[in-house]
Parts: sequence; structure tokens; C-alpha cells
Amino acid sequence: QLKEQVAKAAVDYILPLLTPESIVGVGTGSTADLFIDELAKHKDKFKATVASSERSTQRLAQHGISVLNLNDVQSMVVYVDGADEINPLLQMIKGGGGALTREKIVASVAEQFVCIVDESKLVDQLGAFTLPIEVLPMALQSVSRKMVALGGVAKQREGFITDNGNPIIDVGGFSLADARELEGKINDIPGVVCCGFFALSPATVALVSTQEGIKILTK
Ligand code: DER
Repeated sequence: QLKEQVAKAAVDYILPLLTPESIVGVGTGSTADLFIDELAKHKDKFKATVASSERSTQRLAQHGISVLNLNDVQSMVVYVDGADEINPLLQMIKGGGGALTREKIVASVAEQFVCIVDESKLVDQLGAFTLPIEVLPMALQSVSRKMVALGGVAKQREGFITDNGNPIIDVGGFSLADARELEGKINDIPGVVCCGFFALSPATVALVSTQEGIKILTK
């Protein structure tokens, strides 16, 4: 129930930020699912949402919450999403659920990124969790070779295609206290659509559910 606790804590955290005109950015994953269910109890307190995946779009719509196209939104007060790992700099690895590209896009439009995790996601070094990289189909092998050259071990995520119609390579073998430089290098590899490092764009705040209750981490 640590995930339920942090999902509820996230709604309590953002409620004071919301007006009837507010747009809320919504992440993807099992924690984000619980956040959506909690948010639905307050759907009269904001205008609409923008979602980071078809999965979250469907769950929001099932609650009768309006989901807008990002192209119709100029700004968003907050983006709420989980992470696979988060370090003390609030840098994350995301993409375990395969939604990293739309997550990074929606997060980039929000005034603040509220990351919701249970304590198992807290790390000092990013990289125990494999790094997802969304690539264009023709670049699967060329990007994999580049990642091996950078010290990684690359494996295509079998039988998976993102909402954007692209495959994902999961790359292990990294251990980084600060992932900004490597994120920049990966972004520059031809064929890379997006990688799961959120180091150049870290969270603003992390709500962490622990056995002793909710911790709020800032940089
Ligand atoms: O795929 C993603 O980026 C998800 O947010 C993931 O990082 C967290 O998923 P979880 O809440 O199911 O652990």
C-alpha cells in the first residue's frame, strides 16, 4: 500500500496549486494509475489533463476526466509521474512502462514535476535499472552498437512497440551519480528518439512513501 499512500499524498500536494482553469499532466505506470484514481475524486477542482500514454488516457477517460491534446495546451501547473529510479539530485531513470518519450514531452511543458515513488526507487547511483531508449526501427542495431561502445549492454525489449510505434532498447551496465553528460551523448546518437534518463530535466520534488510515512525530497 506504499503506492496508494504516495498516490494520495500527490493529490494532497497538488490540490492547493489547482484552479478551475488548471491543466494537470499525468504520467504512466502502476503508481500513476493509482494517482489517476485518487485525482478522479477531485475532478471538479481543475479543468483537464494531458496524458503521457494511451494507457493513462483510457484510465482518465474512464473516470470522466477530460484529456486534452498537448498541442491545445500552452502551460501546465504540474506533471505527476512515477520513476524506476531517482537519485539525490532528483535525476531519474524512467521508461520501465515504455512511455518515456511522451512522459518527457508532457513533463517539459509543466511548471513543476512531482515524482511519486515508494522508497525502493531511491538510489545513489542511477543504472541498476536498465536504461530504456526509444529508437527508430532502422537504427536498432546502430544505436545498440553505440551503447555498447559507451560501456552498456543493450537488449531489444521483445515484442514491445511504444505508443509512437517504435521499439525500445534496454541498456544495462551503467552506474552514475550524475547522468547529465551521458543523457546528452545518448540524445545525440542518430536514431535515438528519447532515452529514459531524466537528468537534464530532473523532478522538482519527490514524494516518497516509506514504512514511516511520506518523505518530501527536494534538490
Ligand atoms: O515507465 C515509466 O516511466 C513509469 O513511470 C515507471 O518509471 C514507474 O512505473 P511504476 O509506478 O509502475 O513503478
